[in-house]
Amino acid sequence: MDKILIIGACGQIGGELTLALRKKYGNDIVIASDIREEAEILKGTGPYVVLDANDATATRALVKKENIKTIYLLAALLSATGEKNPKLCWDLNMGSLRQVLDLGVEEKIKIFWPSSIAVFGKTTPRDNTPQKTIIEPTTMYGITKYAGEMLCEYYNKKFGLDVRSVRYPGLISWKSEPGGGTTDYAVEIFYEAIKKGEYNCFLSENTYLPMMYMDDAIRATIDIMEAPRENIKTSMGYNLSAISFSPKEIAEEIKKHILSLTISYAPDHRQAIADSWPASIDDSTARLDWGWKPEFDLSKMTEVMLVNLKEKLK
Ligand code: AKB
Repeated sequence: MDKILIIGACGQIGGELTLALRKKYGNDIVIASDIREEAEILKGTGPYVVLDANDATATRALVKKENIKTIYLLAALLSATGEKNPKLCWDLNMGSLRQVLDLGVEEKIKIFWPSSIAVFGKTTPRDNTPQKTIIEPTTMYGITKYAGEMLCEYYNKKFGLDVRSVRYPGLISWKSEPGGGTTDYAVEIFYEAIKKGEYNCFLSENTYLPMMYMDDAIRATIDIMEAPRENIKTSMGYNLSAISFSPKEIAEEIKKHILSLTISYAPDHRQAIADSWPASIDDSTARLDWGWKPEFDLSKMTEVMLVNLKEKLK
């Protein structure tokens, strides 16, 4: 079988995606890479290479040496970190995509590249945001994601490159922690609820955002890559939806298991980012084109998160 390369394998999605792909296709088929030292979750599970996502020469050499035919490019700076360092956000998010797309054309590689609900902005309809709508992002992260989607579409139309993408909502997992995002509170609250029984949220209580349990996100990623090519009608990101909740609502759900949980609110700079994003997403196009359907709702996700995190934090 042709080999698969994961770039950014030590991040929130990368680690779990690498493990899922190794389980499906075999450990040696999936080469994990990141600029960092190998993450704990990956150790002993398969090949690992230190690779800078912006280093076109090193990536090309690796692709040729290993005969890689599929790349999942997950390296990125997220929304909150991106606002602190917009230049690095642009350079990493766009530089890595551009070099991988060029390599994809040269070596006939199938590519997955993640977009985000961050493509949407204040002028976008906030509820049930459609696949095609006004897209005017106001964060550098959102700008890179929208520019990246258009670049993917351009490479597909111009060069016939098979590049596929989804617009991830906030992702929630007990195995891997997020870093630098605006939706990170939805993971933090579980850790703090178990460790301290209290959580001070950086978003206000009624801030609704689209969210998803990681297992659904991994399944969506593998499903879109395995879908017959004719079913993929766009190389722009497909809207994906699973759950939509506010900090108050998730706290109420956790309280069903941890009765003593208290939550306070101290909105910071991330509130403005959250306010520019949709509250819920219409993902009917993904459902129609390649059969996407989420499995986790708020109560199922909360239960799985608490059971597993309690064990992990023992
Ligand atoms: C973030 O909060 O920046 C990310 C995202 C929604 O893409 N989780």
